[in-house]
Amino acid sequence: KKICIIGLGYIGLPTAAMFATHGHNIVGVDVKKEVVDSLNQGRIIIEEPYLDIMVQAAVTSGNLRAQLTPEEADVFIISVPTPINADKTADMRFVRSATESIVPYLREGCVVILESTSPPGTVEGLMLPILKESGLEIGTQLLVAHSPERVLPGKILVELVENNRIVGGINAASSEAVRDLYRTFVKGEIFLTDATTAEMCKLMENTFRDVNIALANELAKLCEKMGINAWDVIKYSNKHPRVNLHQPGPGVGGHCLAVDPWFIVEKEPDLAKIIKLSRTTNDSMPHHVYNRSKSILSEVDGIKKVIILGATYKPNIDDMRESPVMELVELFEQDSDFDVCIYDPHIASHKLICNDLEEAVSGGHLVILGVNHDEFAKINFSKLQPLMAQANIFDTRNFYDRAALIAAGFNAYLLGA
Ligand code: SAJ
Repeated sequence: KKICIIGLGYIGLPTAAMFATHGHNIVGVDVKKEVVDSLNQGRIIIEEPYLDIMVQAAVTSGNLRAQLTPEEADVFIISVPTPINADKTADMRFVRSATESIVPYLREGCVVILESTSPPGTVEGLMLPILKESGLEIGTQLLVAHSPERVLPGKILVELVENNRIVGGINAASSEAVRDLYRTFVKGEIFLTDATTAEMCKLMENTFRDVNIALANELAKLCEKMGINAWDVIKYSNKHPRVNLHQPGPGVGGHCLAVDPWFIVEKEPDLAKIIKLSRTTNDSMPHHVYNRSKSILSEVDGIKKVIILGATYKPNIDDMRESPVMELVELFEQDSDFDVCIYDPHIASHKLICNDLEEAVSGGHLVILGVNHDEFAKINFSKLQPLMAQANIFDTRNFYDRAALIAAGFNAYLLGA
């Protein structure tokens, strides 16, 4: 089949490469010229394991090319961003303009698939009225479905193939056609439903995780107040066969968990109470860590130097989008009592980055573990201790063995204890 994929980001690009290496003819479309140019040279500008090799193979085979505008195809896949507005509603401009851009190229028998995460009702309410302008009869001459991506950044290529997939068509014929298409590379099960149900499934998956993390963060605050250890509570409670408490932390980041629940809240603000409160709870965590750090250092006179270990939104990646640790950094930056620097081997450049750990901690008063990158397990704290003005460490991930930190001469503090 000839497939036109609109939006060559974290989802569109791997999907394009996957279809291309499975024998389909792919035209990738992106509004950014640098994305188009680099792809045509077989290069990519995002970091994702093995994606570069796959894209290069696809481009070399002649099955994948990119351009700035769509053209005629059998299938159109829309995988453009759905960012969040300042008022916590979804910004649907890109889905709207992508849908409009394909209308001139639609002909009888075409299939249109929305992959972007969208508020419930987007296919029916936003896309169908635009697609009708093609003059085709929707559901017979033009098939339409939502098939949300559910892959984990860092494991995209594996999860694209292995994860189960949901296809929500506007009718059975649409669902079946889209299922048959994804079967080319999906090894997981493919479940068929309607478009709005599929939209809600995607949002609820991430909301489920966000709400459970909020519960863990609330537990962390409760345990700090009660003088017990939340990580022990989690460890022992999770021995129960039906309990799976999540991990507390300095907040929830990324472009999915911190965003998607709002797409449900925007539809029914009076009903989505737990969802909204969970978002607020998770958003409060950078402040919580900041306040606790201030109380740890309340006895120190003058400017206090804080060193943040890890500032990406999760471990072992370079993605800083919506990172709660960056919010924490900003709180320190705005406070004239503090000097703050970041040590993070995954971040290439930032004004507060210090590439040498010993230099970073020199004269410091508090090290905060923000993200548990693998590299941080190897840090020799006994060597750092004498360099600091006051050897305090605040672990927000329960990553370090507390006794070892104390043996290295640190005052060790733990989020949730
Ligand atoms: N986090 C916690 N405690 C936990 C688990 C995670 O604080 O117990 C934090 C992380 O530190 C991070 C944030 O949550 O800041 C999000 O990380 P994540 O690994 O949970 O998820 P994402 O955002 O990288 O990917 C999610 C995945 N969704 C689910 O697992 C339900 C992925 O499958 C989706 O495809 C992706 O969102 C997406 O694109 O929607």
